[in-house]
Amino acid sequence: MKFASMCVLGMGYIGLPTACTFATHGLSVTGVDVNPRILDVLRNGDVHIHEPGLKAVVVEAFRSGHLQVSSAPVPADAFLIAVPTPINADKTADLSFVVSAAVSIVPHLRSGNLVVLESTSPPRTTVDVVRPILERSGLHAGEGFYLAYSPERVLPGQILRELIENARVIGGIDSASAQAGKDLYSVFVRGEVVMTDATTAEMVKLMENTYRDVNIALANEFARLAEHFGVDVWQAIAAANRHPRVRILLPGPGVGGHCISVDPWFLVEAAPHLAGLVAKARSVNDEQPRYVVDLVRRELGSLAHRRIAVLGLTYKPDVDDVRESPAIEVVRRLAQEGAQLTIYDPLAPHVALEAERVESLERAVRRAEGVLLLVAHQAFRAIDPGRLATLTPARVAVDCHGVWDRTTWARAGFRLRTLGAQAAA
Ligand code: SAJ
Repeated sequence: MKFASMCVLGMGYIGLPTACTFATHGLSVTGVDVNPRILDVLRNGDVHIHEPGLKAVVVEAFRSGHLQVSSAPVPADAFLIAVPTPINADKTADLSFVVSAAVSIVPHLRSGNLVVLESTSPPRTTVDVVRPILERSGLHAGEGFYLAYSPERVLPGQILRELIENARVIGGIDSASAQAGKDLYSVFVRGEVVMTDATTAEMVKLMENTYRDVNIALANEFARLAEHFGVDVWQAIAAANRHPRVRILLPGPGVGGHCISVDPWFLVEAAPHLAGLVAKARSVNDEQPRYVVDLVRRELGSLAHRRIAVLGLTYKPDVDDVRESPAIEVVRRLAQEGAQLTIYDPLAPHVALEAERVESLERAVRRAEGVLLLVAHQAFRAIDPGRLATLTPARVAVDCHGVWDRTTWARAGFRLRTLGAQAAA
């Protein structure tokens, strides 16, 4: 099946790079978003997302005339739904954006069109939620139009490369829909294309991220056990991973991002009686910010009025994304206990916090009594403790990522406490 035109609904972290990649591979693409600010930014040749190489691809896609943006879909050969699927405060899936996107396609759906849901969704969303909405068009999925599910699995920071190189799972509501999906993505996907049914494809996506969340929870629990036994968990993990079939992930201040910290809840909500381990892993990871605050309190004593320089707000290193960031949860808890925080993160966007945000490391540490590393940005990994000691009265530091060398920091006069390692002698 050949595709000449498509609509991509949702100009976010996934939709925009996907739309541009299809456009630069010759399709006529309409990028749809309900947020007028996003449409204005894109029309002005700029991007609202910090992703290496994305702005150049967006500009090229517009220049080639193969990309336009709109607030509503238009008739096309294919429609991709790449809108957010957040969780509500009660950890239930919010499918409102998926439903709205599907409803907006109905007036434009024509016989022979392909619709692909990309958004990470609870199992059976494609067949039980999206299909009935699209069939309001009078066309039946399978005979009248093709319907598939195909999750993205790109790593923020590597999106443009991984979109093309990663293996792609395509699940059709029938085999013809899966084949149509394969024909579409084969326009640029160089990785293996794995064809299956829609619900299996939804489950594969959730399994990938849940697998990671459970293993991060295991690493965080190993960190707590290591502290209890006086072991350095970072050394122990490095040694254990020498085993040819062991790959233990790394502890940290918690799990953030709009994927790993969210997707497992879709399984817990859909079948709580069958997802006990999944739910427990989520609670272990969500407990980590409290664990970090306890660690800081053990090092600094009562936190009330303590002046702490906090390094990092994003959900992981060297990205500008703060969604579900555990660092923000740590900051909120420290502020609640009355700590006086100065926060420095050169990549994080504005975040409303009860704490002072400063624009330099020097400003952050100038009057600090303690230094807390919450995000292992490359710039923070490279901090020279000898120079830092000349910038701050602080001589206590807490490292939540095991990236600062304890000997070097001790030589510079710091008592460095690393999450998951025994307290400095
Ligand atoms: N984290 C740890 N320890 C680790 C690894 C990560 O604490 O050893 C934390 C990070 O600091 C971060 C969170 O987990 O707060 C998630 O980071 P991540 O790099 O694991 O995940 P994402 O959300 O950036 O990307 C993941 C990837 N999924 C997998 O690796 C299975 C990516 O391939 C997916 O496309 C993406 O989720 C997504 O969009 O689903």
